[in-house]
Amino acid sequence: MDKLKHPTVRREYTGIRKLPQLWESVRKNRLAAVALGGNQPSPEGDSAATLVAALRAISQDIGGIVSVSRFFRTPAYPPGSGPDFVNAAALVATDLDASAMLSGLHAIEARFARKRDLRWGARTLDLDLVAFGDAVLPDPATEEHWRTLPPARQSVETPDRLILPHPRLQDRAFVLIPLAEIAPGWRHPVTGRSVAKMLEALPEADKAAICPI
Ligand code: PH2
Ligand code: MG
Ligand code: MG
Repeated sequence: MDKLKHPTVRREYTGIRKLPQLWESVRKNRLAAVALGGNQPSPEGDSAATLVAALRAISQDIGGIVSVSRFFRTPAYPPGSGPDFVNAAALVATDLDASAMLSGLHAIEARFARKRDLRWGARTLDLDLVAFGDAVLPDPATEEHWRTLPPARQSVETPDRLILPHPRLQDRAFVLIPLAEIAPGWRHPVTGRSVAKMLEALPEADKAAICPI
């Protein structure tokens, strides 16, 4: 396990060799935040090994990894729905547009034997596009509809297209804690709230349950 620990991951995936292209993507506002998670072994091994392999695949197929959070052990949401997850977040500089990037992430999930059957069920690898620069997709009214959807409807209604920023971003400690390590100052383009502020607003118990591995 030692070699999977954070400092190695960070060194290995900073994309140093790709710096010129990387800066071009940053300049074009093509800097995306990806939330990574898994709670079932994949052909790569345990969830931490799967996430490391997924980061390598992202850097090959999608764009340079600008930074990666530590890996965290997090209780499954909703509570009692399965084994703990390993979660992390990465900033990726890409030349793709948001929908091509999402397809690329889905293709990587498929390679790691992800089964898309249960909405909130156990999974080997989940790669969520959380933010794409300051993009609000597909339009501000639709983004607001999904972001403010009452909790009782969140478990039964699923958007059939890409909504950005991710509509549940502000609710999930398992996304915000890793993201706060690499992009604390990123602001939600509609609410104006920073990652650090969104995290502050979450219940202490949600945050206390999340530990670096
Ligand atoms: N992802 C889910 C459902 N539940 N729970 C945790 N702790 N971490 C996740 O990444 C996660 C979850 C659906 O994508
Ligand atoms: Mg998810
Ligand atoms: Mg997903």
